[in-house]
Amino acid sequence: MIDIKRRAAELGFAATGIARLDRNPHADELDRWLADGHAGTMTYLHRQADKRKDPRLIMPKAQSAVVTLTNYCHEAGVASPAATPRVAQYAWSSDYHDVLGERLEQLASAIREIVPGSATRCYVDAGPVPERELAQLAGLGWIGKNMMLIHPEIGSFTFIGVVLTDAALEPDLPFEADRCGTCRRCLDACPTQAFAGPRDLDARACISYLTIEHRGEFTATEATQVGEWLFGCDVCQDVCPWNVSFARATLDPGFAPHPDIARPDVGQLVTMNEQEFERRYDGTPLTRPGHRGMRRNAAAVLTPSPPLHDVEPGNDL
Ligand code: B12
Ligand code: SF4
Ligand code: SF4
Repeated sequence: MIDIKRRAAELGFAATGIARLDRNPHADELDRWLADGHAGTMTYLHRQADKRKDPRLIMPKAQSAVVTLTNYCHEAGVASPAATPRVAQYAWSSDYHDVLGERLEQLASAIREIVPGSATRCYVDAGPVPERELAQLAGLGWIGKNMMLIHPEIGSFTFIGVVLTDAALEPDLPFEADRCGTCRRCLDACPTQAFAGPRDLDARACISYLTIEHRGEFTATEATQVGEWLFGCDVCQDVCPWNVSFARATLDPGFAPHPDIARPDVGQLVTMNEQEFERRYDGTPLTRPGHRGMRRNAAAVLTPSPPLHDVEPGNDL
């Protein structure tokens, strides 16, 4: 399957692997995570559970997943950046669903040429695909204690994109090693102590969930939890030694940073009307919480916060 990987590299994907589709070996972990209520109000995760537990159900006769990583890192090796408010790096550029959607379609058409008569379907962060699981099975890295897929030479500031196909492609070996070892920096550094344990994130306490997925106003506690984060959160990745050592800024023109997002004017965001918001942020990830959600986030960032009781002293942020 060298041809598929060569084509993927030409399209700008940083790494590509192939997994044979089978029942998800960590289906029980997903069930437990959902039963514990850790998905919060993301009810679609409950609805999609059967497909995530057995990705062969996603597409008729699906046999293989071609899994890609795309590096979106902008500031490499930064454990405590000075600029506030902060926006997670994955959101600094045009919407990755659009940029990667097009690239994955091109990769899919290469697969159909290489295996005539095959069918394909493309996914990036929208659909019932267990993306991190498939990336690990395709040999692209291990799942860290922070739940991120970590590539040993790129780190975790990557998007995962998947092409499912009914073609029986030769699979790569899964990435079996767990290179976290005894480290637990991500768990200790999380500003809201959102990890119930290694690889067990209670999304309800996660800043990324609160600022992007949560609908409605914040409670006083939630507004405090958000802290300096206007959109998303990178702390559990910033502190990871694999990112500190190996993440490098992307040169991909499709992910050039927009200054309005990377260094936003939070005062303006609070007062911005909907029309202006759409003019500035249309086609960017900030449209997910939308005008209302971003105004809420901006107001929370501007509210002076008392220190969180449950942040342990001496963590390194
Ligand atoms: C829902 C969701 C969220 C939720 C919940 C996060 C979570 N930890 O589950 C919220 C909104 C909080 C979120 C936040 C973020 N997200 Co998100 N999110 C998703 C989404 C849509 C589904 C994930 C899911 O199913 N979660 C439920 C858990 C239980 O499933 P899981 O993450 O697949 O975990 C499996 C493994 O951990 C495995 N497992 C358990 N134990 C073990 C042990 C071993 C040894 C192994 C091998 C496996 C294993 O079992 C689990 C179930 O199969 C995916 C896209 C997708 N379709 O998969 C993106 C995705 C995971 N998110 C992504 C990103 C970039 C982020 C953020 C970094 C964004 C940000 N900067 O703010 C944060 C990171 C927070 C974090 N530390 O996880 C990327 C991750 C890329 C990568 N390199 O890993 C994805 C893949 C989107 C994409 N296509 O690029 N996200
Ligand atoms: S993204 Fe931020 S809030 Fe969420 S688990 Fe990681 S460090 Fe904690
Ligand atoms: S910070 Fe440490 S424990 Fe967390 S994901 Fe990185 S290596 Fe693993």
